[in-house]
Amino acid sequence: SGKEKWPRGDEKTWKDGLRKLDTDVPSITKSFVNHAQTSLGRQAHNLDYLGAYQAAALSVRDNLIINWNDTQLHYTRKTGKRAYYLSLEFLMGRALDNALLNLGLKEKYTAGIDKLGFSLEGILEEERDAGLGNGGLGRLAACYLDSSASQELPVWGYGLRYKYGIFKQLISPEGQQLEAPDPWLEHSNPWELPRLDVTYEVRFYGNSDRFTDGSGRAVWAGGQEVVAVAFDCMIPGCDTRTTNNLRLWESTPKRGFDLNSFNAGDYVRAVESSNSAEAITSVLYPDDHTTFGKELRLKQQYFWTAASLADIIRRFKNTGKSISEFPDYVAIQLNDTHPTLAIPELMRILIDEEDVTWDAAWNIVTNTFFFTNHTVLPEALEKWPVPLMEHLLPRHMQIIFDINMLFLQSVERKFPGDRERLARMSLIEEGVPQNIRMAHLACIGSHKVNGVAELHSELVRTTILKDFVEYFGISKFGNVTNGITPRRWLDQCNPTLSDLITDTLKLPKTVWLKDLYKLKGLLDHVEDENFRVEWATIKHANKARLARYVRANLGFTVNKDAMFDVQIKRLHEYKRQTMNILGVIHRYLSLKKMTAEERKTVTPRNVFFAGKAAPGYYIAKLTIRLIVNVAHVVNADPDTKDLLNVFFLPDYSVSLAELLIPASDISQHISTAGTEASGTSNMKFCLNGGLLVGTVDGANIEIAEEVGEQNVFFFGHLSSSVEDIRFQHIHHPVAVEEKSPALANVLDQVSSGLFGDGSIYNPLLDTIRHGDHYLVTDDFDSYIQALRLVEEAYKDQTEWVKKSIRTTAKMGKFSSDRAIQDYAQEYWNIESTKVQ
Ligand code: B1H
Repeated sequence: SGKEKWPRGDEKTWKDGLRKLDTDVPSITKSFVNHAQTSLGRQAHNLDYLGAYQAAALSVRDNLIINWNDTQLHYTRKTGKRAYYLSLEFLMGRALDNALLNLGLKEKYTAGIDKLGFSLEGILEEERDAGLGNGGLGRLAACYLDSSASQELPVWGYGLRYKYGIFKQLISPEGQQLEAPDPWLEHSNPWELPRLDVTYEVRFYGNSDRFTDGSGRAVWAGGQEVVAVAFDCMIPGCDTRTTNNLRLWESTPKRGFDLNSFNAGDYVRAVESSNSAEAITSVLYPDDHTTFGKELRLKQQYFWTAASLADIIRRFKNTGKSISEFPDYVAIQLNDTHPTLAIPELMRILIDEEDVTWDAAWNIVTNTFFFTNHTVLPEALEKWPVPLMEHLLPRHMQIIFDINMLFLQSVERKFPGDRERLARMSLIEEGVPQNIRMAHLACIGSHKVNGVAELHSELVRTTILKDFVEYFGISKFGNVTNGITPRRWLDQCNPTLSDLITDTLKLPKTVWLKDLYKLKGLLDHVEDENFRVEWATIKHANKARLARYVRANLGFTVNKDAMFDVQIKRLHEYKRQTMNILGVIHRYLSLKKMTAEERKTVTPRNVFFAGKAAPGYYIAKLTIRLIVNVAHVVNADPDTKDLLNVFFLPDYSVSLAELLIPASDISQHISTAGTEASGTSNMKFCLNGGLLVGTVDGANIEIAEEVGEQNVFFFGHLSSSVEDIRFQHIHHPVAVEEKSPALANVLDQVSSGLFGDGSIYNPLLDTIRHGDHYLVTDDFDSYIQALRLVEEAYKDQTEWVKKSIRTTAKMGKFSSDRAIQDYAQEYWNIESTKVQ
């Protein structure tokens, strides 16, 4: 009842029984041994490294749970406004090192574990990445969780507990990408707390019957019901007790499922389409930037938004407040359009279950939701066929039609007689079948909309949502430039640089890690030669660390004294890995033509690639194949192997990024201008003192604004001219030989078999020869020129190291702490609150 005496029984006995935070080495070793003994049923004589990892993780988890419990109790008592981040992806990576650093217990654990005969470093390597995301969008969500907790903001994440995360990438000797499942939960997951008591039923299919009383209400019944079960993951903040929650849902069958839930017709249909409940959260869809209209994906989206909203509403109702106050206590961020069904779902709950009128419900909805767009690429804009929606979610389809009708009536009042405008703005795209435009629904159902970097937000305002800006006014359309957490992306992945910065700034580590603008203090040391030597020594050690990894895992020898040139991201035509490898070939051909004397002046370069291609993305897979086969030839050629090496590192992941990023001298962010919404690895490289070669796109632009254009190697056409160039490609095509003889020569060499059977690559080369949608031909010469400038600049190591230091020093803006505070203040209207 909530009015019972608390605690039950004797208070002192309760207090004495509480597990306390570890603060010293003896309590850490004791907890470790206890967990080995009773949680794992192991003993000193049969504990291997995997067991030791589990014991350490369980012991650290105890600390997290203590803080997490107190944080949640604090939020409940305070009953202020909270924010919820709905994301289909959370690309968390490993948790142990991050938890130790954020708790400030890493040194003590190192000592304790050493005493027990293990090395913490070895234990950390046992952990599997939580790979519940495709790339930047999912990793951004993970960085935002870290920053929310570190900034002591009351934010929860909601997502799905996929049984299989992003696939494991294998590369065959011929360079083919093969996909294997990622059974990341195989050895159980110490970082989650199953909440078998927190469950919600979620309905699919069935029928929706409207009342005839004019109330607009309806009854949705029949069909199939599945149960969502909560799994909670603790998100520790840095140097604070605040430990937030990431709640992931697992789908399970409802008991009595086959006996009660179906009428005869539905039963057969459900069985035919193999609608097992477990299937819903079985696998992360591995395609980024394409939508397929798959029923299971729509089921995932509804299952997750319905369970999350039900949970949020239950928590809100527990405060005893009236439903009309909902937006004063709840803000919900939609991470791209994937959770857009939350909009009609909240309408359904308010109207059909809470007896709220349509207008009042719409008012609540449009003050609760916020929408972030992450791409303007047309193939990535989500659309769902009306017949599929009608079948799977009949009530939601009715609500979407009603929202659309009222909205278009209002547009008609504002722009009378403009039929084309109505057609453009409609939630429904005409065609066979009709499609629902999810970005339009997310936009009109949200209080504010934002893009993820200045240029991208401007493109959102002037292209895909132009009509909506004209209708709603500009103030609804903002920008929050993405950020990255400096805890994982500097302190954790580059501990020696972190220590040097701490010593140099003469500040406690947590101070600058939580106020990244403090890095500008490094500028005072640019002219200090000793400091520069230390800076360069650390970069070199990180290159050696990567070289050891490559040697141990792939068997290749890496020259650690060469320049390290890195491009690591999802494989996509718009990201232009193809241009990079064609540039490598160009370089190879130039080296081959040089005399031995000339070669002596060349700076040796290692070019690293890593990234996954969507399993059905044929052209992206061909690019991987070309990279691998170029590597075979170039790395084996005695004329060039000391000057140019190419590596494709398989199975890119958060943990591999943590190894690659600190080792980079230069990294490539070379998307066709206007296509990469932001990019976030660009920020990670710069934070670790790597320089950028890139196009004038996404966050590259803002990075250059911060660090100065003299420290970034820009090239290529600007986004403002891309459309015209594409028009020319179609209407006045010019042969590659005319635009770029250098590129034409490279293409010919590939075709003629320099890297194995040339015909294999024709479909890839043809994307450039014909149409060239991503402007490789137009940008190639300036790209090669930019790489030449990089090489020149690198020869002057003193100047290079100065650039490197200045770059790190100017990265304050790109902390995700800044970004999350932007959301908290300009969007959600929530405040920081300290857990006592
Ligand atoms: C980004 C996606 C994305 N933009 C669809 N869009 C997906 C779209 O599974 N899907 O259907 C998955 C992902 N991801 C990236 O977001 C942008 O390309 C980056 O430029 C940006 O930095 C990142 C974070 O905002």
